[in-house]
Amino acid sequence: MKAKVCVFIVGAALWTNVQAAGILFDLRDTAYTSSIEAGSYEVDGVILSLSSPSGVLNQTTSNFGINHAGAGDDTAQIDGDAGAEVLLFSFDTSGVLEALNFSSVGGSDSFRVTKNGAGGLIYSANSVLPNLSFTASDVFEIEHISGNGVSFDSLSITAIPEPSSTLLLGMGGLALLSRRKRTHRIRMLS
Ligand SMILES: [Ca+2]
Ligand SMILES: [Ca+2]
Repeated sequence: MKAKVCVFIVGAALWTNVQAAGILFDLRDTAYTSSIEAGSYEVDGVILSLSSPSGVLNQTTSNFGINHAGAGDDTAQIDGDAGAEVLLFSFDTSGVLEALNFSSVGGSDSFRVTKNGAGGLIYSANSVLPNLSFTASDVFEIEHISGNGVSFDSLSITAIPEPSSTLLLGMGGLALLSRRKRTHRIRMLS
């Protein structure tokens, strides 16, 4: 019984620890992580996938945006210079989308944040706190609405693993302990 309580406490501690871990994805080229432009960025074991139907992903040392094929586009911004640009992103885990951080957000700049293309909210701020939960099959979208464009500098999430994997770990631990106890009892008897 003591062992079962112990496994439960360890499991709960692991669960809390994983839940509390915030992960920051800096999309600018500060660390020269060039894979971001190819659409994949792994931080702390979580893979962020990025793409755009409007053009090519483009990062500089201080900005992240979309390079639209149209003439006159600001390549380091999500803007509407050559048609309203859209950025899509998703994760290979479940979690909560905590914060989106932008720069070059002027008074006329606004953009919409949606999950799976439905509804969404329009923002005009450097720091946006969507507090949206997601699974690995959800896709977020940032769409230019008005103004001369914004740089999508970074985002942060809290990763929450599927409960099944944590439960399986706990059950595995319990099975191991009960087998040990059984072996111990058999040894005591023989
Ligand atoms: Ca652009
Ligand atoms: Ca702007």
